[in-house]
Amino acid sequence: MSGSTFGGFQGIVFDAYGTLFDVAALDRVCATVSDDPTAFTHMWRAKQLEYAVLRTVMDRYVDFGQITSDALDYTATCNRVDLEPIRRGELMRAWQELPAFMEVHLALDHLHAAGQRLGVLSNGTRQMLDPLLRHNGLQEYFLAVFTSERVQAFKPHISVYMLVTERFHARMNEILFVTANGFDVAGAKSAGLSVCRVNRAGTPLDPLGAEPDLTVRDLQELVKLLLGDPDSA
Ligand code: 2OP
Repeated sequence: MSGSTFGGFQGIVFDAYGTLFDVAALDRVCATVSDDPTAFTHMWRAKQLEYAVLRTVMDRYVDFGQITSDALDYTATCNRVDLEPIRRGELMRAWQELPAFMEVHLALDHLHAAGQRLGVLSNGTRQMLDPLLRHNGLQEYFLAVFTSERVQAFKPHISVYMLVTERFHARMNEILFVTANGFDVAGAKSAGLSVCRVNRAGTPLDPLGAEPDLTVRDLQELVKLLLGDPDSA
């Protein structure tokens, strides 16, 4: 889609983990308990997402902090890691100290300065997300942080995406949802949001029956499509 025809949204809402923040950075803290920190991180994240979907389907909600903790226990047991309480605390705390991807700060700065109304929509809890946004100095950009806690279900359940219309007083397709997670592209598009996929790794789209309206390599590319190239102004 070309920059000249893309825009006019009433709000731009971002997924958190994997989109604004780099979950792969957990490798560093996972290296304190595993010889293969990349595989450990990968299993922890995969189990976290699996448990969120399964608990939503079963209607057995617990919050995302508990899910993350359960996924860590499973991953540790599978890898024969005996987690001491201090290590466990460090691993869990790392979710509140994930780094934002390199271009995120500048991209949000441009969108905010252009008067765009911005939000976050995440499966995480406020207890996880508020310190994470503060840690990265990003909280000032967001008008709203929507979480799964309100509806006691997790993305890609439609009820989570529906949260955004109320605060932005807009129809679903007037809000642009930005995500790097394949399940989230399909979930948001099925719920009726306009969707931008961030494909940093150049991976194929999950075949879940829904296509994004736009795909970009990173948030700076999205900013250029929405606002024009800020460097050429
Ligand atoms: C989120 O932030 C789980 O990455 C997903 O909602």
